[in-house]
Amino acid sequence: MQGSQIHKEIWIDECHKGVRYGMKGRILLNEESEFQRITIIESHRYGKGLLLDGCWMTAEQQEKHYHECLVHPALCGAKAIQRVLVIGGGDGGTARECLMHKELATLDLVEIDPKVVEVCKKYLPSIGGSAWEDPRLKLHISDGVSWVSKCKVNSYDVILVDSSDPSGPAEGLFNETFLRNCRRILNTGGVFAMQSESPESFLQIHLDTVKLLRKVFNYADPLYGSVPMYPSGWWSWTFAAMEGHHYQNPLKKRADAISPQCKIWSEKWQKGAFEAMPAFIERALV
Ligand code: SPD
Repeated sequence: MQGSQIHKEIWIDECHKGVRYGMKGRILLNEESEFQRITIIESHRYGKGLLLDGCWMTAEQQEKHYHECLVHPALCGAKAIQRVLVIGGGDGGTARECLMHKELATLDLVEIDPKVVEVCKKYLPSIGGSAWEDPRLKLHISDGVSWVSKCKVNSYDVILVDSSDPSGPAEGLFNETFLRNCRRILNTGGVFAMQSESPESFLQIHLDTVKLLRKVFNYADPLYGSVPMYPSGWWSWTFAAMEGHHYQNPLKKRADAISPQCKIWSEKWQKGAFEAMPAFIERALV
């Protein structure tokens, strides 16, 4: 994208494996931070949106498709949810969904790029919403890989990784050393979850991620949903735990408390989404 394209109506595309995933809109900001290119757009269809290094991250009228699916299976299924860690998620959407759960006492949000937080607060304030003022939220500008390596055992009840794709600043969040540290600092009965890419356009990364999580945590299952702006529109989140598949069974009290405010997530939706594993993935994961 060129500087001359700022404010002109254009097609803005993420190009992946010879396919373009695009929206018509105007570019409001296009800047290089210390870590990545940050682009804010205003689209007709989904409102204002964010790209990092040319890849779609979120948009005002679509973010719930992603954030609710990452957060609620984990927070409704963990034994306790007092202490939550979010790695990435500098737009605030994951934090906002977590903070809907009143039992949550402390949320450490660890984002590597301060510019992402600054830009999202300015251009996409509805995504973080009231999370930014919530006293339970502690924002740490830090590298997630190094953060988890320094935490004590049993530090968190839930760990969520809301990252971009595994290249650039997010690369280390998909590797075994990082995940082993997450397991070490996860409390008994806890749940770990991460975005695990598209089973269509990022098939190999998706399979590798699920297999690695099974190896590291013992139990891991992908859940499938739709994020229309991402490559293929077909997305996944993988949930992991050390003792069993308890992330598949939402606690009724927690589910009932948040359901009325959710657009996509519900107990019924979650059950179907865990079951919706396509046959070719089932065969590949044996
Ligand atoms: N290919 C895009 C994957 C991005 C996942 N994270 C989005 C951040 C939204 N909080």
